[in-house]
Amino acid sequence: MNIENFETIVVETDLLILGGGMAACGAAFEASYWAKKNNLKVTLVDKAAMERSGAVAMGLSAINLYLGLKNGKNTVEDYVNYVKTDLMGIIRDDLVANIARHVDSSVHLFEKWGLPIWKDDDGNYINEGRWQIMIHGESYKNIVSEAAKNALKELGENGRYYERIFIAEPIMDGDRCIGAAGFSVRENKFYIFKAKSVLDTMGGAVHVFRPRSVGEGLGRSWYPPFNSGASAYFTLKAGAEMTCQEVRFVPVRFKDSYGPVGAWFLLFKSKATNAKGEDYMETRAAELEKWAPYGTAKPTPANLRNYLMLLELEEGNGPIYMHTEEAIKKLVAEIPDEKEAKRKLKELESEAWEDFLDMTISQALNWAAHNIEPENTPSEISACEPYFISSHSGASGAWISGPKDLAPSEDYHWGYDNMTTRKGLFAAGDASGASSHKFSSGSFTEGRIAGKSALVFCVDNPDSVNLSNDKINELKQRILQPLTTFETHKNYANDEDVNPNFIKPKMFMFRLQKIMDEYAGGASVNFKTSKPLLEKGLEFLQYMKEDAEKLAAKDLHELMRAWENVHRLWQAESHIRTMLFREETRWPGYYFRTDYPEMKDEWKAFANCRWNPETGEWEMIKREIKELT
Ligand code: SFD
Ligand code: AMP
Repeated sequence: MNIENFETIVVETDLLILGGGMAACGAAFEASYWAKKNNLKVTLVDKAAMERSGAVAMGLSAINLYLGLKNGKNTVEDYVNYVKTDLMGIIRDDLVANIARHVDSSVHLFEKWGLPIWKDDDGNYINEGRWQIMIHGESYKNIVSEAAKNALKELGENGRYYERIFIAEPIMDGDRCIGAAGFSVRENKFYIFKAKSVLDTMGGAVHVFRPRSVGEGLGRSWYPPFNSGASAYFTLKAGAEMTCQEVRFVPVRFKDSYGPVGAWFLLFKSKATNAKGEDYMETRAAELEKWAPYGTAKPTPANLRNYLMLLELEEGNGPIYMHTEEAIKKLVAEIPDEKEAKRKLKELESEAWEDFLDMTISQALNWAAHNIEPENTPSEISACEPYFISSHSGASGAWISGPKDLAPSEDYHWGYDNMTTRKGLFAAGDASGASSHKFSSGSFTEGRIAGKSALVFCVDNPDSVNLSNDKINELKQRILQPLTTFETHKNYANDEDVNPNFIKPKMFMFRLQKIMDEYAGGASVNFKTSKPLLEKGLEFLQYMKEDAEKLAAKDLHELMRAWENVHRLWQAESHIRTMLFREETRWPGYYFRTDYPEMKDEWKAFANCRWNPETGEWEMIKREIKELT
């Protein structure tokens, strides 16, 4: 493809929202309200179609963050303490509390917009666990994105959304972010978005580590393949400080199709055992004491639940089974009336299937293909490969300014809620770090907080931003370079995928995944790593950085793939550097440092990092944890 044929389109806006997921929809909804009052423009850009983009694409079966503050059962403080335990002490209380105190209203909006929430006979939401409520959520994302689009449409000419535009790079003017550059994945169009403030909500990252799925299953993973590290790349390249880049998430899921386990553990009260039928949460309870106070708290942190399971596998005690059949039998046995018990059995069977059909359809197909009847047959569960998702039980993302009334000091609050350490650049959802367990509802809520705050930044900074044509041309040449590289060298070899002058994105991704898996503690080495391994991995990543200059794309789709892998590479590098920096093991079950096998008091701290755009060097920063409770 000849890049001379690419049209350059320059879009000017006040607030630019990058991504169209849960946080972006929250931001669009909230910012539109304030934009109308201030006659400001809001523009949203998604690489996919908002109806089915991001982590909620397939739908969800639960909303994992709802406090029910009105019912008086839970407090914000309870929630902060729960999240703190689950993340082994490493969270920003101010950020978690800010989301928790506002989240219920977002859930009420979802219901108003048409999301069916499970209710009991008295009309109360049905809880899955203490913080989670059950939904019929197959169309969750459609419902939320429709509301976001409607809010933007209300602004008329001032509200715009662009779909199928891939954002590749931030645009900076010194230490201020003034926009983003990208391209259409369908047409020969290069896009420059100029903005007074920019909100990064492009999700987390998958396929940085080698996936367990191979061959025909390749691409199947727990985390959605659409999110490939764009958020972390964007803030890193802008020179913003990042936090918790070492905290990857390794979910336990139904094996091979990645169906959720939450409903089984919490709603159906199911148990998982090794092949001998031993409940490892009981037989290995003594191990948890090593990780006190978090290990001995309830509920047991997610990484430690994983860890006990991994110890079983290491000793050859697999497969690990989720005993759906025992859980269902127990629930039915509680009902004395035979007819009612039969009805309950049918209801539970249907709920079991719906849990998957609402959010992980392939798991239902897997059950059908393997003759699994959940009421009669246990199912294998397994630890996935690692992902970067700060909104679930991970924490990696940008270091952002907290709310004025809660933030304890200046390194936690420097002006606008959710602004990164770069002026005008905001982050929310999976893009902001150290505020785990926000999930779908909390990400939407944090998007609302960040959207409003980023709009205030526009009101306070009303002057237009400047961007020269030279800079636009430089960005265009650089971002479209993989097309030029392919065009220049494609005739050198018969096979378009193998050529000494370039590397195709798929090959590049395989190489990255192999390095991360083997050196940075992937699934194939049982999530273990050490200084020598990490240093070797880092050395290999430097060669990959050199090779990234030779990425080649034959079409727009491959151009997107090329940039996705550049984004992953930066996510990978910040991950390895931060694991090296934190000289302890804090989250066994996510990763284990064999050279530092214990948790240390001196590391009850944030491990932050920053890539310095002026020097091209990485800076590692240790920050104090300041607790509110
Ligand atoms: O239980 C670019 N999550 C669950 N949350 C719940 O509340 N309940 C559940 O049941 C959940 N389950 C679950 C969850 C996540 C996943 C992956 C699975 C199951 C399989 C968590 C939530 O889904 C999650 O917290 C939020 O979705 C996070 O919101 P946000 O906005 O941070 O991310 P997003 O929704 O994935 O959206 C990202 C957007 O960015 C776009 N994008 N756009 C332009 N240019 C680029 N380069 C881009 N790169 C990405 C994407 O297209 C998308 O629009 S349970 O099983 O855990
Ligand atoms: P999951 O399906 O694993 O994503 O879990 C959904 C929700 O349930 C999340 O809030 C998890 O933290 C929580 N959860 C899952 N399994 C357990 C468990 N065994 N104990 C406590 N909480 C759990």
